[in-house]
Amino acid sequence: MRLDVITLFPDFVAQCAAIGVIGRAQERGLLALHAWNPRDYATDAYRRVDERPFGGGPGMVMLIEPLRAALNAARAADAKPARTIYLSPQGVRLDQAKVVQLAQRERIILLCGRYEGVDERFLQHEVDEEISIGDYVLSGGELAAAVLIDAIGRLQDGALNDAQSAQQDSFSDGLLDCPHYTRPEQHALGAVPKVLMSGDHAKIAKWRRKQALGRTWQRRPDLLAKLKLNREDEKLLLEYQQDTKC
Ligand code: 9WO
Repeated sequence: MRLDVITLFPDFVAQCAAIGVIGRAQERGLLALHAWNPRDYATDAYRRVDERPFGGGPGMVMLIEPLRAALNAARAADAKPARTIYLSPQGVRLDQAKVVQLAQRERIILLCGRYEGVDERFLQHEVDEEISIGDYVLSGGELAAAVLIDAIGRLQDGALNDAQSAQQDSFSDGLLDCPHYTRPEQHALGAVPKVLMSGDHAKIAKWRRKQALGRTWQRRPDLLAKLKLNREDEKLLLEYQQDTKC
């Protein structure tokens, strides 16, 4: 997959994607990341990329032309058609289902705003989709783009090892993760649940499923409400609810 990022801070975005699973995905050729700086496409002597807003008020708005030139350069760098996404609090909220959908595309261009935002005419004519990673305001779109790159990058075939891929399956069913434990078995902070030391893999799988269901019920009832549980899951959740009552 090819990702192009339009940003005034290309080094920051590249650094965010240089480490861990995403860094390795790039080394393996599963993910190609390219950054384009609108400032490099500013035509005036001061390399201006922003101007004061019409109508007055505080702050600055990103100019259409440097953005358009950077976007055109990004588009022209590869023959494959690209979807252009603007990261902003006004966008549709990102979730894992959307991440899975985007990860299947061959090419995406991410547009990062700064200041008070981008001239609305540019958004209307050049942007296909506006995405928000959550209901809060950042100082620019770069961190949101890094979130999207990370979430999409790790889903590319071969990016995760087998263990991580299996783990992925257990999250993409819409439930929160189960708790994890490692050595020591006995610690001042508590003991490891006995079932995990039993060696009974079927029993362990059932316990983990029950924990995932129970924690989703307790912490994210909104996620649970979206699911249709089968009889076995219903039974496990009921057990968890009865366990937590006493
Ligand atoms: C600035 C501002 C100042 C006063 C009152 C409201 C305000 N909103 C903004 C604003 O939205 N600034 C943006 C900064 C302009 C576009 C890029 N910026 C941004 C993107 N901040 N937060 C995001 C973002 C992107 C995706 N998901 C969550 C937040």
